[in-house]
Amino acid sequence: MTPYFVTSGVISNPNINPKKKELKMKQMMTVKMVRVFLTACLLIAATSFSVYAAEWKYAMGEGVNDPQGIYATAFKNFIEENSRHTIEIYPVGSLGEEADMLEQTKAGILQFLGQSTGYMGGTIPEMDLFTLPYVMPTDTKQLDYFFKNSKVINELLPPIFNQHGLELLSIFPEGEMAVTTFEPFHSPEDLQGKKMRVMPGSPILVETYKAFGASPVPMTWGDLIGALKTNMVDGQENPTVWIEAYDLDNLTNVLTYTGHGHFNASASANKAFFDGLSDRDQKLVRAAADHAHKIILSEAEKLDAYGIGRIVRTNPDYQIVTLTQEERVPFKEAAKAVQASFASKSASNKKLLDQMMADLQKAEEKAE
Ligand code: 6CS
Repeated sequence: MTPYFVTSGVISNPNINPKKKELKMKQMMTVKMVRVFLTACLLIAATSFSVYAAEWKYAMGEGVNDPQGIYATAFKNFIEENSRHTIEIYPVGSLGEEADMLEQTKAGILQFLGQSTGYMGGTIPEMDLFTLPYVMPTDTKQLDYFFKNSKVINELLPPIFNQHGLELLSIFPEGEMAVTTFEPFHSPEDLQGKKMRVMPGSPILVETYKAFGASPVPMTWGDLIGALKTNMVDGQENPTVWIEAYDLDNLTNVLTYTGHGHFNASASANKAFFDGLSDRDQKLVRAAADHAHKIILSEAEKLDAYGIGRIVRTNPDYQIVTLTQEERVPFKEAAKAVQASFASKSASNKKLLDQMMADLQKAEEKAE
């Protein structure tokens, strides 16, 4: 078929110089080729933008109805309502133990990870900051301000996560740590020789319970129920919303508030995956994390009351003890050595602990 410009009158005009004729033809050909190329680019861009739909994997250390599940579901809904991407959530147990998930995310097998901070200190030493005894407040308003404004979380930890192949998205609270045991305790002497289960990824939790007089036993969540049933351990610590949800109050006899800690969780992405996203998708992921962060912080203010309320209602004979300020003194004294030990492990740990104390001071001043 003869190209249309050949019949447009230029080629067939006898008064035009052949050289000029050839140049004109080439110019017209170039314009045509450029138009075709640009149209093709626009079509590709348009279709890739509208039909690019990825399936991302999000694994977490809890179930969909637990705090990490509330965060993950809010994150998933935001992503799916604002893009063609989909998120598959894998609750704890579906892809193995919580301890396995951090490595799977670092390896890029998972795109997103919800992880309890008590499982991270062995891999990212600075994360043991969140398990230190008698550092985190128990006041929900101070916690809310801290988790929204903390320089530790918003400025110091992101580059540390990057060094470990992760992109930090959020850290949030799940409730005050409560200690459940078979027998009451009011002093470190009462805990002498007691085998206390601690989350398996935290050297600081081991140091803490040694300092409290007990014999710490690092153990994954999957092994804890059986260990309590067979008296392999004498007690454990968790927030009340978890204790109630997983029936730990019916596997022990006493719940004790020591005021020594708070359970926290993180959300992160595989860094290579995140860096490889378009600017648009990176902004989408950050916006989804901010959205989920707001939702879980709002929920977190109610979790402790909800947890202990259900325990008291469903298990009225369960013994609840709150250590007095006087009873807490020896535990707080013992905690000072653990805090010093954490800071002495590296300059980075010390910098983070100093900043954490400044952040918490500000939270105490600013919390309404
Ligand atoms: O004690 C644990 O290991 C579990 N506790 C909570 C509150 N979340 C997940 C974690 O694996």
